[in-house]
This record gives sequence, structure tokens and C-alpha cells, in this order.
Amino acid sequence: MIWNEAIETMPLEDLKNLQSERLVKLVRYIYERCPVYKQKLDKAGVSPGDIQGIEDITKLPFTTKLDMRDHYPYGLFSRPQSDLVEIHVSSGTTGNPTLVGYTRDDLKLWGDVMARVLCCAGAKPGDFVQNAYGYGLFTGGLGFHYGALEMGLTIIPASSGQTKRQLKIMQDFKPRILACTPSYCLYMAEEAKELGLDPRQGSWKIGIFGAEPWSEPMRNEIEQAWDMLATDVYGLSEIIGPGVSQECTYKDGLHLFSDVFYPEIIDPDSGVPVPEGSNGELVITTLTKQAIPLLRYRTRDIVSMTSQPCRCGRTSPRTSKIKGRTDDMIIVRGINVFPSQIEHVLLGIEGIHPHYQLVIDRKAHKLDEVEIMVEVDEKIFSDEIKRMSALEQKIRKEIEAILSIGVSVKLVEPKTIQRSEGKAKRVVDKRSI
Ligand code: DLL
Repeated sequence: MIWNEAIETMPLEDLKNLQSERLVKLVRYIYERCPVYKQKLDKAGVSPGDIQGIEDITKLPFTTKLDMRDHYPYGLFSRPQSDLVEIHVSSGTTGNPTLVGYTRDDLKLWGDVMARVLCCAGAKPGDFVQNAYGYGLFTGGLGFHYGALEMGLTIIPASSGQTKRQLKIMQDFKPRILACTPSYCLYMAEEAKELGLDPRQGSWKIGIFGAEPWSEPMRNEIEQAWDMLATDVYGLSEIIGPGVSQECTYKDGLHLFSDVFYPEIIDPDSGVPVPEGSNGELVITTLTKQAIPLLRYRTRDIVSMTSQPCRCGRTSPRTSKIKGRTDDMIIVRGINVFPSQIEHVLLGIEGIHPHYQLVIDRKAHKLDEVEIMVEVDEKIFSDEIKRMSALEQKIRKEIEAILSIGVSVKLVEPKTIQRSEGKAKRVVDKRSI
């Protein structure tokens, strides 16, 4: 089922016209209503009249997280505070958080794109959705809530945490759909087994997982553990929350709802668009938002994009899974390291589970050291020392071949690494720089 069929299957030529029409209006709207943006556009030498269609978008300046922080809390809003019906805050770790706000129409838009997400994942009328994303200032919980409400599904607003209760809800009410972070879903599988339940007998048959990076091997692990279809949902608070893009049941890229969120993929260093299919930073313009519309927002998420048709019939371009971030890159001894590269290596090795943590440290006057803690099967862990160290060496060699720096690997018992009910913490940086 396609939620907004007329829009989601629109011929690309018509889609382009719609995007053009919307961009022209948007630039005028922002220029007239947001003094900070007016100044930004004036400085870049662009006036609304210069924007005649979507192809003129590259004339516009980028918006960055820094702009949001510099004008915290309300500077980038195009509507007065009295027009806001809800606010959320993004989960930044340093400095001021980012405030985002919604008018009543923005909430309608959010409900619409989230209903598209649910349908894309395979939800049908009559489904129950166990929503185990956190409710609160984080956008995950309420985003899914509004989507399920819009679609007329039955929402179980479980929020995150209280794992035993989550499992009881599943057993008692038998929801077919689960929404939560992928790492929390795996954690629940462990807990279920601990309680003597067989996750494969559980009621969840469709999972909608996002808010943190996860790889194909991790998807396999989840699908095997729960006997479910695991789909990827992407979004960010600054743009709307969850609901920017979603995989359909073919799991061949995330359909990006580009009639409302116009995507560009750029080279993060030069800012120039990259050819279709190449990796680059995803940049999004919110074409129809009212409270805090953004022009060319730099997400810092790395993806590639294709506009080839999908078997499901949706026409909007699809992105790959998120391949990394321009800023969660850690620099170790001058080398750029992405946690996702390490996950990829680890999960290609048998007996390794997607629970790992990179610990980076620098002893006085010494080089940075990277230790990778990796959880292994009980079976492997109780193996002879010789076999354990052979496995450690294998992992170390494969990672070193990719990163070109020395690392140490420590295999640890199942459940040693702290679990998260929300976004997993993959990197512990102990360097005091
Ligand atoms: O995480 C919104 C969300 C909620 C998305 C629930 C999906 C499900 P923020 O807290 O602002 O918003 O974090 C946004 O999380 O820029 C990505 O780096 C990362 N992220 C979100 N979805 C995915 C995903 C929500 N599917 C930041 N894969 C984004 C990889 C993701 N990373």
C-alpha cells in the first residue's frame, strides 16, 4: 500500500515542476519572514527573484548546524513563537542543543510523511504498532505516534526502556510492527532469550529501525533473531524528525520524500554536487515547512543516491543506508576513522555480534591508542585461549588493513558492553585534547 500515491508515484518531470514551484515560494517566504536568513541571502548576493526553479538551488547558501547554534533558540524561525504548537530538541552532545518547532501544518506534514514511512515498511490498516522510540524532546517517539495516528493504526506508545515490559506488551497484545533503534531491538532479543522466550515466535514481523547507523550484517542478525523484516528509517530533528526517507519492503535503498525534502549530494569539502551514485554529504531543503524551514541544510550524513525506478512503483530518488558522518569521523594519529568501517569488518566474521565499542586513549606524550572491544558468542568465549587469540589476530589484521593504523582487539564475554535503549554509544574517546 502506498500512502500518498499521487505524490509518491508521480512522474519525475512532474515532481521536478512541483519542487520548482515550491522552492520559488519558499525562498520568498523565508526572505520576507526571517531576518537572519534575509541577511544570509543578502550576503550571498541572492534575492528571491534569482530563484526561478529547482535548478537555481545551488545559488543559495548552505545552512549548517553552526547557524542553528549561533542563532539559538529562535533566530532561524520564520514564524513567531505564538504560531508554534510543539517544539523538540535535537540530541547534540556539545554546546547549545538545537531547537526545532512546528506549526499545526508542520505537524500535519510530519503525520503525512510518517504515514508514508509506515506504509513503505509494509504496514496495513488494522496493524498494531509498538512504538519503542523515546517519547519526549527526542523526535522519534512522537514522530511515529503522529504517523500511526494519521494512518489510523493502533499505537502502543511504549516509549523506550523497561525491556521486560516491552516483551510482555508484545506477548499480550501481539503487535505486528515494532519501531525502535536497531541496537535496542537486538538487546531485546537477548533479554527475551534470557527470559526463556523464543524471539522467532514473537509477534513482531516488521521492524522500522533508525536514529543510528546500522549495517547490512546487523540487519541480517535482527531478521534472523526475530524472524522479521527489518527496514531502515532515516530522519533528523532539524528537517522534521524521523520521516525524511524509508526503505520499502524490497529493501533496496531509502525512498526520500523529495516533494517536501529536496535532496542534494555534495562533496563535503568543495560543496559541489557529486555525480549520481557517488558518495557525498546529504543536503536537504525543506520545501513546505512553515515554522523553521531550512535552505540547503548540511546533514553531515554520507550517502549515495539513485533515481532509478524501484519495483514498488515509488518514483522519488532513493539513498543508500547512511555510510558514515562527516563529523563522527574520529581522527586517530591523523587517520580518519569511521565506526561504520569497523562494524562492517566485525560483522563479516562468524560468531561476532553487533556489540562493540572503540576506546581511544592517549597516555602522556604517547601516540593515540585504539582498543576495540568486541563481544563474541559464549561458545567462542569459552574456547581454548589459542583459538581466542587467533580470532583476535584475525580481527586486528582485517581492521588494520582497512584503517592503516595499529589497533588492539579485546574479545569480551556476551553482555559486557553496555546496552542502550536509544542510540548506541560506539566510541569512548578518553583523550583529553
Ligand atoms: O534520530 C530522528 C529519528 C528518529 C530517525 C527515529 C529515525 C528514527 P536526531 O536525534 O536529530 O534525529 O539525529 C539525527 O541521527 O543526522 C543521522 O546521523 C542519525 N540517523 C538517523 N536515522 C539514521 C539511520 C533522529 N537510519 C541523526 N541510519 C542523523 C543512520 C541515522 N543514521
